[in-house]
Amino acid sequence: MTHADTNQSPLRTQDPEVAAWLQREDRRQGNTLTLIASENHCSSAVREATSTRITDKYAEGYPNRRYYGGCEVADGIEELARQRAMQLFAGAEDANVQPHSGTTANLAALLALAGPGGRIVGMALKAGGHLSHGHDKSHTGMVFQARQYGVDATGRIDLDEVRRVVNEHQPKVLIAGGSSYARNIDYKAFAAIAKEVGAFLLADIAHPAGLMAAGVVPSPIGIADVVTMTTHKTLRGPRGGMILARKDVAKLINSAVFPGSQGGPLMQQIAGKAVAFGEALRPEFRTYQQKVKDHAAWLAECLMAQGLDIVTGGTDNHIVLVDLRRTDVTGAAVEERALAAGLSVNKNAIPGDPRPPMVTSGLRLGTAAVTTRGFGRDQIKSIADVITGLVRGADPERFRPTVQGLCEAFPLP
Ligand code: DSN
Repeated sequence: MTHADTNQSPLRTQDPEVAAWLQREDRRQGNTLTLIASENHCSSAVREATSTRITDKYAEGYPNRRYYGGCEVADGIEELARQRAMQLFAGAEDANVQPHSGTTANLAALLALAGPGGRIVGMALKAGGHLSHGHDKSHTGMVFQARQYGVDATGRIDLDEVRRVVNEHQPKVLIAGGSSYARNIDYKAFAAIAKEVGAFLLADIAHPAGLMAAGVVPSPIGIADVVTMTTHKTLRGPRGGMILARKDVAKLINSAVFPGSQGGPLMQQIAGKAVAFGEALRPEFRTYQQKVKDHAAWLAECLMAQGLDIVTGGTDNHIVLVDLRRTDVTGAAVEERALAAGLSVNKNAIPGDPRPPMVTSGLRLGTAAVTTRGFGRDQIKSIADVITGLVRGADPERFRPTVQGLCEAFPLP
């Protein structure tokens, strides 16, 4: 029970309007199965840490080198988060836990490694990359001279194309990573391509960070010069970003985060990151991540067995990207139907998508959040049945009792 559930809640007493919205969000999450690949449910310990008084504290600078007094607690927490991060991603030589998000982590890393106006190469958003990898509507595509690579006809990264684009563009930074790419990335091959032109390799592991921390998928630590990530997806922490760097570039990275691109760090989020990293260091975390990965593979298998197409024919991580082109529905339509049935999913462009980004021919699914709720293979199969039914045009209301039953049997942490 939280304060908000009782009449003693300061929020409910002082601002019933906001309290009501937040309670509505509690109910929404409780009564919805989250299959958005970038979302998860962090623990109540993480949530508690993020709502503490340290939110009031300004701590511009870094531990023991701050621009404000009274930072001894901030120093202790930030250093703890950094040390835990380096233990979790063994081999990382430095950790910056201040980025507010994955996008600001990427901006800082690019500023540090490419410099303003520098040349960068990343994977195109429509191929499975991320906006902050040089998309022309992102600051990373405006501030830097960006070129992008795509995927081959099977939906996998085409290393020959990466090499061709890199050789033509001669970037200072090559980015490996994506937001809807369901396959492992050959970081050693990327590092070799970067080396051919003297570029830094930046690996963005925002999505598979938790799987990598647990060692259930290959990681770029020790291969890439710099690794960026978010802390709230598979890593199951609070919202935020993080950068791991080799020692020789750590100073550049730290200066690019503060003062280069951010002001005061969000100390309450850093406290939450420290808690989440502590959780991730426990043996149960590895078991959890193995299940996340197995569930995604099983979900892809169940959907394919029912006749749906999956980009690349499966997955190596927590993401399943459904290709709807052979059906008569769009990603947007299935997203809407799914919501009516109680499933939170997102429409997503697939490689070569003929439809615009707000419509799309794809559906991106992820298994991190439902695995946190305790789902097993049977429940994943039920989800596959619901999604197939929705794609085939069944009335979403038909599935609402099934979904509600799963929500009640597997409550939020
Ligand atoms: N929100 C991230 C994702 O969904 O992958 C992208 O910014």
